[in-house]
Amino acid sequence: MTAVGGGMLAKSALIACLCAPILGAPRAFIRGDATGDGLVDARDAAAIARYVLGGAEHPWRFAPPCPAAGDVDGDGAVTMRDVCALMDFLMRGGPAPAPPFPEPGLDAAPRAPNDKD
Ligand SMILES: [Ca+2]
Repeated sequence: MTAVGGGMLAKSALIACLCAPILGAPRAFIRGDATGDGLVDARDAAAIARYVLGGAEHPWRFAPPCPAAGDVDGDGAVTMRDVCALMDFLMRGGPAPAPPFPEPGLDAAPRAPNDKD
């Protein structure tokens, strides 16, 4: 992980945040990288907020490529607490997101994040 422009860039930007099982195999993701672009920054916090607050009818609703990446504290639910935890980490040096972070990896204790679909 390298600090870039206020965000964190994964060493391997080629690893996408696609944790949904594809062909039965779980994929690596970075906790907090809700947008799946290899960066963990304020855009991810905004995306998580749009996911939590947006109803299916809202055009600005965010559908994350990896809902587990939005579960910043790793408690199995994607809530506004995750937005606050990520902003606390980014802006005030608070606790880092739960593993897998900062490098991509698999969820050690996978749980189904709350699905709003
Ligand atoms: Ca959470």
